[in-house]
Amino acid sequence: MPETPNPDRTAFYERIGEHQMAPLWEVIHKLVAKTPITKSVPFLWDYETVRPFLMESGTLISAKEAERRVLVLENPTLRGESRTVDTLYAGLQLILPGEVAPAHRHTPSALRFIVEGSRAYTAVNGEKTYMEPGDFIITPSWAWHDHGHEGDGPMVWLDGLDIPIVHFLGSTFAESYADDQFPTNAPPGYTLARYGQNMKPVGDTYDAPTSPIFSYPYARARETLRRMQDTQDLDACFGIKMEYLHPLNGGPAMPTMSTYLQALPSGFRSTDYRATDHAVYSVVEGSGMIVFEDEGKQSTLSWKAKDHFTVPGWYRHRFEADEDAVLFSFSDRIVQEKLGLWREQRGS
Ligand code: GTQ
Repeated sequence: MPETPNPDRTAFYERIGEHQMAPLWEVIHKLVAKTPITKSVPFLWDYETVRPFLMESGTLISAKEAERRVLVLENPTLRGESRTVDTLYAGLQLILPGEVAPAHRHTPSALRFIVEGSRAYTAVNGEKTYMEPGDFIITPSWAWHDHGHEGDGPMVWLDGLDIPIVHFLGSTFAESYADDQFPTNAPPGYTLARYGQNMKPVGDTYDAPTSPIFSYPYARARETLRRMQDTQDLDACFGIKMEYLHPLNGGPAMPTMSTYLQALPSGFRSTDYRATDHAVYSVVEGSGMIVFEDEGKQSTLSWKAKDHFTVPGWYRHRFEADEDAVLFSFSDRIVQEKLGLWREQRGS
């Protein structure tokens, strides 16, 4: 790239600019960068700070009027874009007893990870799934869904959606259902019984890209981590990190977002790690730190239960757990893998 402005070239750029053209050589190194250009930055939303605002939102607007009463977790570098990391949307949704969030469907896929409360449900295509803290719930692309609350006290969950990816591809569609609720057509637990036992009904040809199990209960996943932890089979970078799977094809539970539950035993210090996927974390149990360190620059986020934080792509980081910790996370890794683009680096 030329160091000093060259008047002939500048004049040329203006002339071709009038014809909607631009010189590649001025931008080639930004465009074909040596390493990823990540816009989002590491950031943590402390639940003690967030919760009062979330509860206040409950006095200002009903779930029905809002359609979805959500405070979007916007990355500081991406304000106004409804993005939590470059490729993913995340928000905290509040529903109060007796409320309904009316039925709609959209091409972006959604996941819910339950933060607090009990006895609210998500109904997917007419089957209710009741939600408890730590449960991982899926709303597949284009599936009718509504939320309701049959319990007491506020219910809060993390929404994770692939909205930025679907927008980028220009494939966003959405529609509202005529009634608040899609008609019930299966009892709660129907699909979990059908597909959630490493079995399937003989002759069943379910082949959609999203897992038919739309509830992965925390009690089961937590027990799995506990048993794995007992074997002390720790990965140096991840502790114990399990991926939620689609039971019929063995792939990830969702086609556009990879989803994980991870245990970091008390005192665990991971080695450095980075990967090209962009991730959002929800802390379920315990406390600790994540240390980002690159080219001598270091920053630390301290997390505890119910906090949320970002790990943007290609940010080198390590984890430290002060007490037994469990982290849920989701990322765009599966999209990058399908396109042959995903890379990781273990160690520094
Ligand atoms: O629950 O359907 O956070 O459609 C953003 C968009 C939640 C939902 C969000 C949505 C939903």
